[in-house]
Amino acid sequence: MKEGRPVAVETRHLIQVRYSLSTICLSSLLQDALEVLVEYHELTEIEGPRVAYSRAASVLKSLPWTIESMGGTEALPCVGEKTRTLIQEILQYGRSFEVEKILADERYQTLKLFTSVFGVGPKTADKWYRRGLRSFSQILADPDVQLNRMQQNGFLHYTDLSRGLSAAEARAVEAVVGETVRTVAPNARVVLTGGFRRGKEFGHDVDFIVTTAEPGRENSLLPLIMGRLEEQGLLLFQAHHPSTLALKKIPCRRFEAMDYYSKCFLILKLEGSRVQGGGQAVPAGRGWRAVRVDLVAPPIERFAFTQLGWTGSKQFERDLRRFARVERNMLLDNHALFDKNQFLAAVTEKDIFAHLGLEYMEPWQRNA
Ligand code: DGT
Ligand code: MG
Repeated sequence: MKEGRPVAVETRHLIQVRYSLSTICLSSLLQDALEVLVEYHELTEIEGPRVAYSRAASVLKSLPWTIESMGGTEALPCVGEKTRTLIQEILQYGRSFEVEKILADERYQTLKLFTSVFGVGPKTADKWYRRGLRSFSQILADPDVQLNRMQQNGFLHYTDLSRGLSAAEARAVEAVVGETVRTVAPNARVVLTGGFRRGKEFGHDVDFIVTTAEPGRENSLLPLIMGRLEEQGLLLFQAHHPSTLALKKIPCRRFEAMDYYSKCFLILKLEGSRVQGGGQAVPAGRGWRAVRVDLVAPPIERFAFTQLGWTGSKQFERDLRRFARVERNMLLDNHALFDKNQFLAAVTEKDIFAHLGLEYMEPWQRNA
């Protein structure tokens, strides 16, 4: 079966080794192939196939049986012609020629490498690729490449950040952030969200929601928290985006727009001594490692929508919004649920599932 680590963090070599191992089960090959196809279309910003392959991957992942022949695949929802061709190819040859071509493609490899740096998205990566740049050393040596502060820190902490975090490290970060919030705002509420709330064993950052019952006070929380982290010598980088929330902007139709809440993207220093029970990846002799942390601070009445939106997974969020729109004629985003001409209130995530006429799903069931 597939290991916990996503293809995104595998090396090309490893993937090829996987492809040549006849003992590896078919569903694992298929999931890996689909992940490469999704990633390729994400990096090259081709939206249609990216969405189609993501949906197919999500459906195939949730099948209670293993695909052993093409029979029945035509009846599967969201599994289109291209995915069926892929399944056929893997059934017949134990490999996908299209995926192998992508893995060997210089543009794909370069975009993947460049976007692995914190602060570098597909557009910047492609701009650098079109300048003829192919490696980090070429980027750093090019006098015409202007790195912003986020990218400078992305390069500075690249080794630590590209390693991702274990669940044990995430718990240590949760303790540090929790203590910090309790010191500067004892009445504030801080909860873990994102992949680690879904029970992932491995993630690229740790996400938190911070809020307070005092109206308007949520906007001052993040500067207070960052100030305290700085005092403790734990803040390596911060990018703070104050709230731009205005009721007329919601609900927001574009998934990529994320939300308008006050948020900050941080790099923190995690001391090895804080990580309990193994899973540490602290470099020897240094005693600490850099970790990525995101904080979002919605007003309390938006907490449930923020929690649902930030828990993810991205694919689950997309599917849920689509379900709201197509099946219920409602609009759901990280701020609100809108039904015809009124906003539906929610105190907890359960209220939102109930408004949508769905059974509540636990965070670990949302790993689509
Ligand atoms: P990772 O990569 O291990 O950190 O995995 P996640 O699931 O924690 O992903 P992350 O940290 O990028 O984002 C946290 C959650 O926020 C994610 O599960 C769904 C939501 N989210 C992420 N990106 C977007 C986006 O572009 N738009 C919207 N609306 N939500 C997003
Ligand atoms: Mg995350």
